[in-house]
Amino acid sequence: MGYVPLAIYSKADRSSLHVAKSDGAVCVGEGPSIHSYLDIDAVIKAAKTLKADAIHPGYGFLSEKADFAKAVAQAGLVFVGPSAEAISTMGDKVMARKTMEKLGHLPLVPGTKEGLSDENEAFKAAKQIGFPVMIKALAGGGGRGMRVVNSEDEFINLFRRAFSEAQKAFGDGRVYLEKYVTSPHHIEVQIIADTHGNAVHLYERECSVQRRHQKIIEESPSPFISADTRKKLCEAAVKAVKDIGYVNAGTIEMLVDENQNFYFMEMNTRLQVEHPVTEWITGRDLVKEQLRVAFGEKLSFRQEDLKQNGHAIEFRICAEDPEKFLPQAGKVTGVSFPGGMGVRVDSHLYRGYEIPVFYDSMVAKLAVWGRDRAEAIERSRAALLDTVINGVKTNIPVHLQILNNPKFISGNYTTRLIGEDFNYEPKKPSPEDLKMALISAAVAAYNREYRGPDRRQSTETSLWKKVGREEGLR
Ligand code: MV4
Repeated sequence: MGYVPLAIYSKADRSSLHVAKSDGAVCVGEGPSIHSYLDIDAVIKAAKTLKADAIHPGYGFLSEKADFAKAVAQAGLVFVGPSAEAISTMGDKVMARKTMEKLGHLPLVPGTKEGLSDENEAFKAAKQIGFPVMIKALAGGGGRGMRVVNSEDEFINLFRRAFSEAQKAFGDGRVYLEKYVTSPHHIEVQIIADTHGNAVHLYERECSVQRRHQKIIEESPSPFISADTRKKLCEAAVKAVKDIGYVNAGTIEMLVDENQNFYFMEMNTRLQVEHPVTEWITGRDLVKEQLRVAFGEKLSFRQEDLKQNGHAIEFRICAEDPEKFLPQAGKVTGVSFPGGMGVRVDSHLYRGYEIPVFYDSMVAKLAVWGRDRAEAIERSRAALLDTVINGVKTNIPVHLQILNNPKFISGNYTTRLIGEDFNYEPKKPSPEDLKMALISAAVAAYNREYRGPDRRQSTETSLWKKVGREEGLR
């Protein structure tokens, strides 16, 4: 597009790949994000120093902070995202619910229309909705301040806990109540709109594979919804977006129950981590369209130009101990990513990189395309087995096990998959595996001796490759 990419970084990210690859970069502060990536003034000052024209906020950090969008505009820069007004309306859960209800395109889960802080008032509302109900923090996110209440006698107790948890986590204890959808699918619709009144959807993503409220696998098309449901929820999302006058990329999140009833949950006013899945099946570059739209150009395609082509699955690869679910910081002593037909890797890792302790544990996104779901799954297995990250533990073995889970393979899985139908079982190495590990250790020692310190292949990786292959139904 002819743009010059510029970057910001924290002191902890000085040697991150995005800094090396950009045409200019400025440090915005210390490692903890509160003192760098979340410092609005520091970020704007950096943009001015770099003589930037626009800021793409990415995902996380300031991407959904209305104050930031406002500050960017006030500084005479283009914010690559929706207006501050749209961000603040949709960022407020109750206001978002009210807005969507008024528009009437998407049904809402029955629930309260105001934030609640009084337990007796809340109890009355819960009885009106009927149990089970879900308590959600107004300011919530990541499952904090959220409780399922199955019966009347549990309510007050769980209300108090949700309230104090929300108070502690967000400084705002207020909650709202919804009827609890027992076995929901988390399905979201990607939309994008320009300033010329054009709004389109780019179909849905099924994001029901979540672990402790963190998505780990996303796919498109959803293997669960019917063509009829798909049409209904995608068209409803576009109507809502047009009525709001929303501009730029966004996502409408819905809960879909076992009977294909769908309900609006929330809107994300940013580009999401899982956007490559949508890019694979539509063949459209969402970041490119975001930039076009932000600079006042028209979208480069119309709704009629789009179709869902094949099947895509994304795996979030996280540096973590999969048994303890603990993030792993430290030096990446070796890395090798897969490639070939239908394989895309987005990552900032390189050999020698130190994963800082301050940020998210996600270190790579593997997004795989196949002509159908079966081919996408096969390629995913091959690509995961072909991914080498040495020095830190990752959740790759978890992904490989999920790919062999009958419920996942069937395509009819809900947000209850992990924890109910799937539990990660670390595999104990067999005597054969240990023999392989010894051989690998010998090879690693040889390589260290003759090819320098970082060319070694870790025993751990060879072990996993072998274990993974055994689990890979090959
Ligand atoms: C729900 C629900 C069932 N019924 N709301 C979890 C994250 C937050 N954004 C909303 N969540 C849920 N809301 C009603 N009325 C079930 C969940 C839920 C969930 C949703 C999406 C993905 C994974 C989930 C895991 C547990 C609960």
